[in-house]
Amino acid sequence: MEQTVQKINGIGNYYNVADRIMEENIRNGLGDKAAIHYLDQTLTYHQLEEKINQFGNAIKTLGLEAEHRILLVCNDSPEFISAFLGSIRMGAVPIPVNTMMQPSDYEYFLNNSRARALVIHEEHWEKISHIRDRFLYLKQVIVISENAVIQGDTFDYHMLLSGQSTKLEAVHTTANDEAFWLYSSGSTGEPKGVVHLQHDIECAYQNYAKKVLKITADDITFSVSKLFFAYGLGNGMYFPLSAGASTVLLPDRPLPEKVFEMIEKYKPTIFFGVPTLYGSMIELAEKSERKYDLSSLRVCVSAGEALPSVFIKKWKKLYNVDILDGIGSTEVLHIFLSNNIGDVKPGSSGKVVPGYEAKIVNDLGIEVPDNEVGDLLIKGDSICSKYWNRHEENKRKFYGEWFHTGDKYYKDENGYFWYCGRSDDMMKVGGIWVSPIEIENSLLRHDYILEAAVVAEKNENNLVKPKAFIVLKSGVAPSESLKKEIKQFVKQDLAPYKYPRKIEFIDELPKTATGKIQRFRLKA
Ligand code: 3UK
Repeated sequence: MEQTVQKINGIGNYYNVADRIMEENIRNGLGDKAAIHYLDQTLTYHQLEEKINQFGNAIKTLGLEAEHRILLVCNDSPEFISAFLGSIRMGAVPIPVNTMMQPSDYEYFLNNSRARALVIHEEHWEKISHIRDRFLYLKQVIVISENAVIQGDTFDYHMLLSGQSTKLEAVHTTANDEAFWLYSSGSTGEPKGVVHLQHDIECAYQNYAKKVLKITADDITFSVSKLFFAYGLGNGMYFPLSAGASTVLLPDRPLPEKVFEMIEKYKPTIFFGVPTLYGSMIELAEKSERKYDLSSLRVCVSAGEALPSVFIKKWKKLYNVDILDGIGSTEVLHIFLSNNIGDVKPGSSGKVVPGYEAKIVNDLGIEVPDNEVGDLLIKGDSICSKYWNRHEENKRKFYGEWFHTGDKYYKDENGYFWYCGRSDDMMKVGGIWVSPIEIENSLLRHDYILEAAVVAEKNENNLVKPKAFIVLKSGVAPSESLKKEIKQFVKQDLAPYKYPRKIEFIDELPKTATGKIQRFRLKA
């Protein structure tokens, strides 16, 4: 693929992120290197490039053009990556979405985005094909299946690609063209289409993957966060591919046992997890007779929600490797505050990732001094251009170059950032800001507690007090005396006013599709 640098009236310089990633690897002689490990197959960079081009040509034959949108409901697989990069390379705009949603959610995604085409794994199509007439703008459905069954007027992915040329005539996209969208799974309200441009991927890669993770072509990545999440998309696709490294894809649910097995089998060097999974992996490791071999890992990452510091310490003891907690968002595309290799401050989100700027402001928008809690604003070139069709929210969330994360943070005198919860989860107890996260972390240090969520609840005097919802470890019986003991435990662990005045034991915490605790549902 040739990067044509030419000036045409009304059109900027040619830039296409799919082209840039693949061209660089081929130019660096990595064509025969493994790009993707998937089940028992390996796809080289050459093979992947051919699939990408074939996909681009295939959708052209179906009448798709540059700027048309394509919804992807795909499991982590080579087909996901070929469809994503193939769409971008021909100028179309892929929109990967969560594969675990309900039919009405896909109706929302398809109609809200006005996607013309849908690329979908067979088992997901089976769940929504009966409501196809509700998809108002959808023209073409491309089904990925094992055995090429063409159902009605759908196309079979593999058959469609097989006859296509492996060379693609690309459209003249520029660095500021739309490249892809993601839907942000906010804890409240309808999902928002987050519009990302061609240069955003490169920026997140250069800032975080290169400078923080120090990724090179020698790395092998494995992410339990799926490719349709912004976190997984970087971890499992554009970080490794931009670096000429290899990625390990797991199409199934990442259960702790399976994840251990995958690490032993594929020997990744970078592992990307989420706090809940680290928790259940640690629990399994502590219970099990078997000692898992994780010696291939040089660094582990956690994001999505704050990582309790006890997990960092236990993981280090078990496997002698650090977990770098970092905060990212769908809007910023990837991680913008992070701990660093050799510089981990357990319980903090670390420091600003090079290439981004952060400031913490009060209600008037004025920067607060160190150690004072405020709203976190971020500036950087990977931030999305806008939410699709959300005029009012765009005005509220994007302040010129600054993006309002909606998170409460304080920065200490050494430049470490400490997460204090979502803006709306913070509570004032006795006039003092209290972070539910801090109380939850304390509860998690208790031997009998598996998961905990803390919300603000008004007492009989209309004063806000913390209330804890607690999931006990298996085999532990709930009782009034245990409640007392837990309250006492927190009182001794934190400033005494922070202890939960009420405790409720429950079987499971309500969570979003991305695993975030839905505190607003517990409040209701
Ligand atoms: C919260 C965290 C504390 C925070 C994401 C890495 O999670 C990602 O994106 P989302 O759009 O959610 C963003 C919000 O999640 N959060 C994320 N990470 C942390 N809170 N500590 C953390 N380490 O409220 C943030 O505003 O789903 C994560 C990379 C890309 C991502 N999109």
